Order: sequence, then structure tokens, then C-alpha cells
Amino acid sequence: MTYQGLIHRYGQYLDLPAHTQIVSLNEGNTPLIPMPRLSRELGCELFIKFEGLNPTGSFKDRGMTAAISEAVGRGAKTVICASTGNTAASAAAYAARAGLRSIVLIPEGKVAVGKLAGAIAYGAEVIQIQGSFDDALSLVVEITQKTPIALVNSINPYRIEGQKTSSFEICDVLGSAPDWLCLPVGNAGNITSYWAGFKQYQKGLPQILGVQAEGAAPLVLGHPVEKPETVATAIRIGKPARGEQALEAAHESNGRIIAASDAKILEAQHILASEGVWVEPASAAGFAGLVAETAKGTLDAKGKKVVVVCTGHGMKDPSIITESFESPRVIPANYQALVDVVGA
Ligand code: AN7
Repeated sequence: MTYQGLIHRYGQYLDLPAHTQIVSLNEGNTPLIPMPRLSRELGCELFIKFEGLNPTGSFKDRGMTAAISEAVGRGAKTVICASTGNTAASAAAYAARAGLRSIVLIPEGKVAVGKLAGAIAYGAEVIQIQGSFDDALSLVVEITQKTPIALVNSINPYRIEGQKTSSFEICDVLGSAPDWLCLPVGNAGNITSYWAGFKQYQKGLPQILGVQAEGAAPLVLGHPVEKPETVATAIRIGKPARGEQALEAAHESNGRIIAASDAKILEAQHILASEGVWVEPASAAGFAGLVAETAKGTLDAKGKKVVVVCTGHGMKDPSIITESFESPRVIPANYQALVDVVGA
């Protein structure tokens, strides 16, 4: 039997209503990739949980299979979300799979091209908002309170249920929870889900390092950020819906939430790619945080098992790479010209 997705595999651990009708794209079951070179450099046993290998290229598919399965089962015809991009693509794909109408609200001009293209390809009605993700989220909350349209942002509790499964997979592969789990934090659904998942699975608990972008770090500053800005557009969020739960997860796990600068996030993206894992900028934030904390001596990773969650694929945001490099050199189509360049 081929793998049939998260609900099929872990449904017994997920609090989903009886009316749930499974809509799956075989999401989840993503690789936990050992990183031997970076492990040696950091003195720990480092693994990347590469969530960019989900069907739409991000971890959002875990929560979306659950949210859409529930919505379909209760007879919803239309789903809506606010999104910095990945939720939009995921909602669009699962809605398409289920034959539902999908509407996605995105902040104008601030969504990476691979995500926008995905949302359009899967047939979503895409609406740009003259405002931030936070403005878009308020709007979708209001319309779902006043109409039968179903909300599939991570305020929806079934999103959290689905996203818990990544903790289960990590424990199943390692045999127990890692010592540290590092991940980016935006609207704070994912950190909430991981912590709930580890607690429920009872295979040990990691310390959690949540990482926000410096220009969008409400949980580090202790207050909302009116105009969040970061190159990591996925986490360009100033009022995280599950901010309280994120702080609780960090605190209960004896971990913390920190901020990383855009420069450090891009550097982390480059370092991960240099060992073969290309992730989008936001997805490199967890690793940027790990590097910063170990360098400062505030996180002792020595000899520890560390899982860094890379939430989205590098191909989601190709422009961040292509805009920062000169285009490749051009040579005549002859052998000598090639040898001259290669230096053979
Ligand atoms: C690659 O798609 O909020 O802390 O609307 O796309 O659970 O919000 C995306 C968030 C991390 C943060 N990494 O996760 C959206 C959206 C990537 C992301 C996050 C997002 P949360």
C-alpha cells in the first residue's frame, strides 16, 4: 500500500471530528536529513527536517489536509485564508483537490513568486490587500464570522492538529525527541503545533528555539509590530495569532524565542545550501538562530541531537537568489573557450 498521507498514518492521535472526509496529497513523511559537515562544525548531531518536500513545497500541507478534510466533511463550499504565500498555495491545492472554491488574501507585492504562482496554478482567487498579512488576517476572520466561508488559517484548530504530525515523525525516526528543535516563527501556529505534538507523543521533550526576523519580532519585543519588514517575507508578521502559545511553548520547553537579522538569515540560507539543502529565507531562520546562540555560548549544542525545521523549499523564492548574483558568464560554443574558463 502506498503512503496515504498524515491523517491515514497518524489519525488516531489527531483530534478531528467524526464528519472529517480525508483530502490528501500524500503530504508529510518528509526526510530528516543528517548534516554531517555542519554537525562537525557545530559539535552537535544536526538534522534538517525538510518540510519543503511536502506536495506544495511547505509545511503548511500538514495542517491543510486536516483543515480541508474537516471543512469538506461539514459541507463547506468555499475556503479562505490570509497568507504570506505558503498557506495560500497549500489552501489552493487542497481546495482544488476537494473541489472547493478558494480565496486567498495576500499583502500587496510581498509574496514570493513561487508561492503566488502556486496559488494561481491551483486555481485560487487571489486578492492583494493594501496592507500587511495582519490586516488580511483581520479581514478573513471577519468574513468567516459573517458568512459560511470556512477559515483555513492556523487559528483553525484542525490546522494545529495536522501540523503536530511533524513531531511524531521526528520521534519515530530518532526513536525519541531531539534535545533541541529550532524553527522560524511567524504567525506562531507551527511552534504551537510542534510543542503540542511532542507533549502528546510522550517520547521526550526538546528545548525549543523559535526564531523571528529582526524587523518582524513582536514576540521578542513584547509588543505588536505595526509595519513588519524582512527579506523573509513568509514571516513578515507583526501580530502573531498564536503569540501567547508560542511564548508558552518556548518557556515550558526551557527554550526561547529570539530574533535574527536579515543578513544572518540569508547567510544561513547560503550555509544550508552549501551542504545541499536549499530552503527559502524564512526557513533558514531556525538555523541562523542556532548558529548565533552557539557562537554566543548561550546554547550548548555540544554532543546534542538538534533538529532544525526548514519549513519551505528554496524554489518558493527564486528571486532572492537570482537578484543577488550576476547572471552566469557566457562563452562561445566551442571546446577551447570551455577549457579556458574551466582551467583544465
Ligand atoms: C516558510 O503562509 O504565515 O509561525 O501565510 O511560510 O506557523 O506562522 C507562513 C508562515 C515559517 C511561520 N516558514 O510559521 C503564511 C504564513 C515558512 C512560512 C512560517 C511560515 P507560523
